[in-house]
Amino acid sequence: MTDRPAYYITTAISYPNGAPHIGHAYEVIATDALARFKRLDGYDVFFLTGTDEHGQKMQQTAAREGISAREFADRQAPRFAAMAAELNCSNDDFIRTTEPRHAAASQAIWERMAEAGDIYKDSYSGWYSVRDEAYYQENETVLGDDGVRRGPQGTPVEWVEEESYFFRLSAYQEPLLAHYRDNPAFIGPDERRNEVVRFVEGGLRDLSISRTTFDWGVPVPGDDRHVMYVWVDALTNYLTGIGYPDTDSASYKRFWPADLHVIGKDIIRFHTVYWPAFLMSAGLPLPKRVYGHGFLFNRGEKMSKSVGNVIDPFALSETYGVDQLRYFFLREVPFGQDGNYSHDAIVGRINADLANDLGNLAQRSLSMIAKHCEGRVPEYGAFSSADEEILAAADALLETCRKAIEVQALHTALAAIFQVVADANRYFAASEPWALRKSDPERMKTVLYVTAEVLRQVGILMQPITPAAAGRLLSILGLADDRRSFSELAGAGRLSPGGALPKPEPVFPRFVEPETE
Ligand code: ME8
Repeated sequence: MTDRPAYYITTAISYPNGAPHIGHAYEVIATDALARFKRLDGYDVFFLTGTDEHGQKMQQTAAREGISAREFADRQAPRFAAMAAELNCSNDDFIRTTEPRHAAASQAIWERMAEAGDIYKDSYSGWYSVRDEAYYQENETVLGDDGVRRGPQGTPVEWVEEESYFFRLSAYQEPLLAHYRDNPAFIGPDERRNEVVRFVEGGLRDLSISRTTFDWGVPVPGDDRHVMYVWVDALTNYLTGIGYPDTDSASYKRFWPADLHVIGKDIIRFHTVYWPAFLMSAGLPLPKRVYGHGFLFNRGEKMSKSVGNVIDPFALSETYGVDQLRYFFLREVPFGQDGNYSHDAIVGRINADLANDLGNLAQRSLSMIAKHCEGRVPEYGAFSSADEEILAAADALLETCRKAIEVQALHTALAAIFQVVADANRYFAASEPWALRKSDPERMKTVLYVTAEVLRQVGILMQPITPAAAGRLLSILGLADDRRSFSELAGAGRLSPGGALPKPEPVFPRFVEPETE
């Protein structure tokens, strides 16, 4: 048993009815960065991601392909697990909602909601969007000129009329509003919170939670003519992943309630209205926070001359590099807002920030150390005020980053880190260590020491964002694996003069445009 605090973080689980796309990549990368940050900061982290394999959308797509829903899910799900691995994500488990453990968890939570008197049978008639797997009120839909009625997200809706079990959502309006009031951090960012509070204040209707017109889902306990509405089983994945329904299991006791569900803004209602109501009904604690990130859009231009219009995450990581892609997404788009990506924007970030600002500073300072300090961490003399200033800026980074990460502001953490990198470049240029080599070699060593020490802290803090490249940087600074956690930041882990350094190698190569044909 560890005395480290527990931290349970999840992504949404993806519908695998198509290939993994850039939105899936963005979400798992951001969540991975948050998970890695917490691990390095001393938490015992459990990070869950996976696939949402039931529902009408999956069944219809499988039918179009001429195979069974299960065959289709078995073919598709591994592509999503492979994407997370390709993007160097550190998830502790990958859940598929077609696994037996998940049927058990979904049926258990259903039974608890039924025991609470919150489930009753009636008949449903209304609009349903298969693409969104969501029910809509008539006044949320619009009949287009083309004769197609569409829901609020622009997807077609169809009329559904069938016997259905209902969840007494209407009974949870006040408890939910009280929960939002008492737990202001429950929903982030603030715009999302306001939107949800307004929606719930408008009143809640009971929710249809089963279907009878198809069978691709978790059977309703005691009535297997019905399968559960896909969102009931989908949301329950967060419980399955840590051992529910075994509430005595070590992992359930350690990790529930979840600390953070990271999801996209289009599914905020499911996570902050339905999910907490289901949990309240089942008598289970609520997750501490739900964060709805923004959407990423391709600016519609050709991504790269050699690969054409790349929107496939595998092709993107191959073209630009995994660390480079991770950095771009997290730096370029303020987390929580929508953003664009384009070939030029990605290349700009790679070359200006990673290759130039960070990579060159490491290359220049460490190759001087290799050449003029016998490849050892230099001995330093008394610190000047410029030395003190840049060291203090680096030492302050952990607190700034922690505050930002507490509210998922990954871009704010990165901006602070790269501000110190920019300051360190100015410090290095102004100190002119190359000129000091002849005039004042002792001073040169101090400047090189201070620069290396700033790079050490930047390298440690960059591990959640660019794990492989940050690892290379820390290796050429001679840091053993057990010297790379956040407890080594600031004064605690200062480089020791005299330590032997390996031969420096480039950390971030420039992106060079492939030859145009
Ligand atoms: O909604 N940019 O699955 P999904 C950023 N199975 N994020 C995006 C995006 C984009 N262009 N497109 C989608 C589902 N996302 C359900 C979730 S959770 C219990 C069940 C995000 O495959 C989207 O907001 O449609 C969601 O968080 C995730 O990708 C999976 O979307």
